[in-house]
Order: sequence, then C-alpha cells, then structure tokens
Amino acid sequence: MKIDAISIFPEFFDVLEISLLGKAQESGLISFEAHNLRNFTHDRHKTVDDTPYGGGAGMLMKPEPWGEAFDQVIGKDRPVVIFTSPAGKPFNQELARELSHREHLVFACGRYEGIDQRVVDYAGTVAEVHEISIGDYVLNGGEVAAVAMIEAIARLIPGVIGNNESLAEESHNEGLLEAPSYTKPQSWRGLEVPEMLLSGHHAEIEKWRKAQSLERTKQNRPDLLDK
Ligand code: JA8
Repeated sequence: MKIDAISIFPEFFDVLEISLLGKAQESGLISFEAHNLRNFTHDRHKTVDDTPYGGGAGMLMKPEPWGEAFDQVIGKDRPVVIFTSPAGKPFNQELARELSHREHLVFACGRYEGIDQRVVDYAGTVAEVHEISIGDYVLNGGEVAAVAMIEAIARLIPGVIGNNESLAEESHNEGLLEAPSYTKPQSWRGLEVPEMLLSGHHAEIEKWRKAQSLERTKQNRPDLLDK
C-alpha cells in the first residue's frame, strides 16, 4: 500500500517510523511519504492561508498549493483521498478494514479554520474522496487524526502485525467491548486476579468474559447495546 500525507507540518508523521509501521515500511509492505504543502507555494512567505469570503473568524487554507500538491501526489490511479475533519463521517473499524484493501491512500491534513471547499470538490474529480472524523472534538489540525487512522488501517494489512490470531479474535466480540484481562503476578499490591481465570474451566471462563463484556459495555458504551 502507498500512503501519502499532505500537511504544513510533515514532522507530525515521523512517529510512523517507530515499531510495527516502521518495519512494515522497511519490508516494503507499506510505502509512506509526507509532503510539505509549503513546497507547493511560489511566494516568498510560502503562504497557505487567506481570509474567508463572507466574513468570519480566522483563516482558511487557500486552494492553489493544494492543487499543485495533488498534481504531484495523485496519479492516474484514482486513489482514495481522505480529508481529516471534525465535520466528516465517523472513523471506525469497518471503515479501517475497507481502506486497508486499497492500493493508494492520500491524507489531506487541514489547519486553521479548514480548507476552501473547492479543494475537496476538485479532489473528487480525480480521486475517491472521504471526509472523515476520528471523534467529536476539535484538534488544531488534521495530522494527529491522520496518524491515528494510518495506524488503524496499516495494522490490518496482512504481515504488518505478526499475530493474526489477535486480529481474528478482535473481530468476533459481537460488537461488545473487551472484558478486562490480567497477567502475573496473581497478587499485586493487595489486588487479586479474579478466581474464575485461575480455574482452568474454559467454558466457564468464556461465560465470565461475556458477562464482563456486557457489563463494561453497559457502563461505558450503552449506545453499542442499542444496535
Ligand atoms: C480537526 Br483544523 C482541523 C483539521 C482536521 C481535524 S480532525 C479533528 N478532530 N479536528 C481540526
């Protein structure tokens, strides 16, 4: 998979060198490149923003540098272009899985009050465009959201994480949250591992975990139970 990111802060993507995704890049499973939007400006100040038509607070990203960045990054392959935005559709595991099957992803990371809408509309003429949000909160820019999405997507590519069992197990929890889990020591600072997990009765342990999953979901994500 080829992944490009376009941003005025390409250094945000340096974390992708670490650990699993770094190895996936070395092995050639993933090829990642961050592009500095300011390299596609032509004025002395490398201007990427301007005031909004119609008034309003703050600045918007102007379209011309985006157009030139797309000319370089988007080929005739009609990639998926993802605009990270709090106004986008919610990112979730299902969307991560769909995107993990694509050959080429381009993340367009806005800053300031956002990007001129024509940039999104133009991208739609040369690519498949998604506006995606990672949650109902506002960040200072789309880079952190893009890093989160890239990690969630890349780990689903076969070979990126060695342990395919944990991948398979994750997917069949029937839409509930994971049960709590424990490792050694059995007693730690006066806190004990639940007896049930020490019993060796696998069928009983599975029943216990299901009940714990249900309880945790009721407490933390009652919205998941409505589905
Ligand atoms: C933001 Br500015 C900007 C760009 C993208 C995103 S995604 C999110 N939650 N906040 C802010």
